[in-house]
Formats: sequence, structure tokens, C-alpha cells
Amino acid sequence: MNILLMNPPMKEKELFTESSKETASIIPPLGLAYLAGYMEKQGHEVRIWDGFVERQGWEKVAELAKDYDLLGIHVLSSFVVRAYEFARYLKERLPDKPIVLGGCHVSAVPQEALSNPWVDYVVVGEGEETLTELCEAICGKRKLDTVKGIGFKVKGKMKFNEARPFIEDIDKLPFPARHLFNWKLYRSSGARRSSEKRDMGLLTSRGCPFSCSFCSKDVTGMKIRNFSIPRVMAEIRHMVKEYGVQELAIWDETFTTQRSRVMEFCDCLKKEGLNITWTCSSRVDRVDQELLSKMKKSGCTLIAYGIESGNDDILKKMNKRTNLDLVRKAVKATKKAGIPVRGYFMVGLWGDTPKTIDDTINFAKELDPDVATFTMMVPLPNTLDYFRACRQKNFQKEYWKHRMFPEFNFLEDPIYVPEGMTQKQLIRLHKKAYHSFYFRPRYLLRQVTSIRSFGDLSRLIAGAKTVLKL
Ligand code: B12
Ligand code: SF4
Repeated sequence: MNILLMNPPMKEKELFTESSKETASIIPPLGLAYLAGYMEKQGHEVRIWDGFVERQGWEKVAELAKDYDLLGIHVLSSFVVRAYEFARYLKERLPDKPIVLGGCHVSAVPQEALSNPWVDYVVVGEGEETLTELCEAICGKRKLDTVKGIGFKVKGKMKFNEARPFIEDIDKLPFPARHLFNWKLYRSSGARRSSEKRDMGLLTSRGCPFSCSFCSKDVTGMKIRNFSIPRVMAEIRHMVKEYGVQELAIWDETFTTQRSRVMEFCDCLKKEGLNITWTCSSRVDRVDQELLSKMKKSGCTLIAYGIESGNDDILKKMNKRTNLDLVRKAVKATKKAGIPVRGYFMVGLWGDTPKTIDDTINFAKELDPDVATFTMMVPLPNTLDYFRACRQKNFQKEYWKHRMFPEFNFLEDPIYVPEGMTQKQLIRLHKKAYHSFYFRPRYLLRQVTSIRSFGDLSRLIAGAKTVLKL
């Protein structure tokens, strides 16, 4: 079959604010590349059309879509409004083309996604095997009832098949089809990376065994499934050879969960002698000095920790299973190993008050990471925080149907305000977090003295402008 996989079309001003558009990265959708790689291996012709970066009008896309047998749309909760609108637009113009929705949002609330009259199928969870079987069913080679993990319609009535188990042996998946991206349309900024090197995202595993209350886990689940280290090395060699990658962004949900595997990864990467650096995300309870030194020696140039809050009680409420002392220890050890730290903090968490948010701001300053991000908590569908928020009177339960919340469009109108706080207070504290973290004399001095190139300088100016305009 000819398959067109799409991100819904977004305008630049919808993705970024005026202040963030210079500093924000635009990163290709890796999930669609996994899906496309697998479908190509099964003999299908696949194209990825990424509406976040492509600038053709909707008519042009409908024109393009005429040549395909199946139209697939990736749906994150942040872009639901547009994804549904786009599905409708395509269905009205091409009524005979099957429209399939997949992705995190669809996996969290499949009934809602399928209830759109212009959607024919939904894929719940990992898409590789499910879409393959769905294509077979659409071609008449098997019955729809036998395809695990889908929802479909029979005479207008929704029907959902049995759930599909997670893919156990993920090593059997081919490399993501990165060749389908138009790389010229993407860019990486210093905000996410550790340098100006050419970087690219990579997963070495799927799944995370923790259950933080805000985290959406409907696609990859609780059990960690690893790509074998030889396969990871093969993918890295491929990325270096084909795309000239100089820095890897390891997007595993929490890379250092399995200590001995990370040790092996570091040894093997060093042995490869590729002269590349890498960054990753981790948990503060899953690092130690020996591991960090090894990571540093094998080229790790940034670790992003989900620190979330500066208040132990809030950390408990969100089931983070960490505490402030563990955070302090991890950040100290990471700095000692010579690896820059990015701290992810959240404001407006369940149970947050102006006092606990102030604790978070003060804790961020005490830790003094190289980069800090303060996100307003959005209760994603099918998470514990979502169900908690639904019990609050002022919470709009289907907020995603009414508004979008892209990554860099800082929220002027928070989706969730903790009980007992006002929207105004939350917005003020969010701004305060950025201003008071980034405009500290100590931080500014360190940034200025670390300028080594024109690129460093322009990133610093762009970053300062972003924070100033908040
Ligand atoms: C890496 C990552 C990022 C990266 C890059 C994402 C990218 N461009 O690939 C960055 C840092 C940019 C990012 C940003 C954001 N992210 Co993010 N991110 C991730 C992370 C850690 C891995 C993504 C990934 O590669 N997954 C692995 C692949 C295999 O899964 P997948 O993408 O879902 O695709 C599979 C299936 O869903 C399905 N599928 C997907 N699309 C389709 C379409 C069809 C037609 C079919 C049939 C199947 C199908 O098949 C795919 C292959 O199995 C996930 C966590 C996770 N476990 O997924 C969060 C995650 C996807 N992110 C999330 C969020 C909320 C965001 C932001 C909105 C945060 C924000 N507001 O600031 C932004 C959105 C920005 C944007 N422009 O997309 C949430 C999404 C929850 C939701 N309900 O939508 C997740 C799940 C994190 C979490 N646990 O809460 N993210
Ligand atoms: S926030 Fe991180 S550690 Fe917590 S459940 Fe999600 S991926 Fe796992």
C-alpha cells in the first residue's frame, strides 16, 4: 500500500511565541519514523508529511494525499484540535481514503478519537505491528476483528478489539526511517543541546517502570524493553555515516535506570571511536559518581533530570519516589563529574501552593543547574493528575478539544490551576521562576565567562530575550 503519515499542519506562530521562536528547536517526529521504517520493511511505500514544518496549504496536502491508499495522522494531546480538524478536512475531500489516527492522545482516549465521524480507524499503543495488520485487513487479507489494538466502525458503531501487547523484542524493529525527513526544515537550538554540533534523537529502550502522577504512559508502558547494545551501536554508526551526526540526544524516558547497561553502552561507544558526544534524561535516584564519571568519559555532555519540585511533600504527592536530598546528591555528583545539568521543574502541580512553588524556585537557585525549565503542569488524559484535576470544579475536562499547548508557547492561560490558587498567582509565579533563576548575577556571570564562540553569544542573547519577554 501507499501510506501517508502526517503530523497535523501547524503555523509557526501556533508552535512558538514571538519570544521563543528564535531559541526553540524543531525536531522531526521519531515515532512516525519508527512506524514508517517498519512499514517500509513490510514492502509498503511510505511518505512522512510533517505539518509542523511543511508550509504547503491544506489543499496541496489533500492533492498529495490523493496518491495514497491510507492517511495516518499522529495525535499528541497538545495538537488535538488541529489533528481532528485536519482529519475532517481530508475526509470531506477524499471520502474513500481510510483515515487512521494514532499516537499518545489516541492511545489515552481512543473512544473520543474514533467518535469523530471523519475517522475510520484508531491505533492504540505501539503502531508498528498494528498498522501492518490493519493494512492487511484493509486489503482484504485478514478480518478486522483479528487486528489487536485497533478501534473501527461497523455500520457507524464503534468497535474496539483486544489490546495489543507491547512489542517484547524491539530489536526486530528496523531503524527509524530518518531518510524520509526533509532535514533542511528542522533545526536544533542551544536550549536543548549542549553545543552547536549536528544532533539527532535516538531511543535505546522503550518504557519506564515508574509512575509519576503527571506522566502519560499509554504508548510505551511500564516495562522497559531494550534495544540490544550491538543494535544501538549499529544505529549510531548509521546516523554518523548517513547524516554526519556529531551529538546524540538519547530520548529514553529515563536512560540510566539500568546501571550495568549504561556502563556497557559507555564502553562500547568509546570503543567505536566515533568521536561523538551525547545527552540524556535521567532520574536523580539512578546515578552515582562512578557511573557519571564513566558517562563523562564516553562523551556525555548534558544530563536532564526531572527534578519537578523543591518540596518533599509535593514530590510524594506526585509519586516521584525521590526527595530533595537525592536531588542535591545527584546534581552535585553530576557537576563533579564535569557534566552540565539541565533541571526540569514544574509549577502548578497537584497540591502546589504559592509557598511550595516558591520552594521550587528557591531550590532551583540552590541547585544552580546550567539550564532550568519551568513547565506549567498540564494534566494529560488518562494520568493520575488528570483524574485528580477532574474532581476540581474549575477544571475543563476536555480542554484539549478547545485549545492547543505547544511546547514553546508559554502558557498565558494555564490549563490547570491547583485548588486554592488563582490563575493570576500561577502565571506570576511561573514568570518569577524564569526571571529569578536566569537573572541572578551568579548565573549571568557564569554564562558570560563561558562564551567561546559567536554561536555561544547569539544563543545567550536569544535565551535572554526569551526570558525577558515572558
Ligand atoms: C522525545 C520526546 C519529545 C521530544 C521530541 C519529540 C519528537 N519530535 O519525536 C521533545 C522534547 C521535542 C518533546 C516535546 C513535547 N512532548 Co514529548 N516526548 C518525548 C518522548 C520521551 C519520546 C517520544 C518517542 O519517540 N516515543 C517513542 C515512539 C515509539 O512512540 P510514539 O511517538 O508515541 O509513536 C508510536 C505510537 O504512538 C504510534 N503512533 C504514533 N503516531 C501514529 C500515527 C498513526 C497513523 C499510527 C497508526 C500510529 C501512530 O506508533 C508509533 C510507533 O510505535 C515521549 C515519551 C514516550 N514514551 O513516548 C514524550 C511525550 C510524547 N511527550 C509529551 C508531551 C506532552 C510533549 C510536549 C507537548 C510537552 C510540552 N507541552 O512542552 C512537547 C510537544 C512538542 C512537539 N512539537 O511535539 C507526552 C505526550 C502525552 C500526550 N498525551 O500527548 C509524552 C508521552 C511524555 C509523557 N510521558 O507525558 N517530546
Ligand atoms: S516522568 Fe519520567 S520517571 Fe516518571 S513515569 Fe514518566 S518517564 Fe518515568
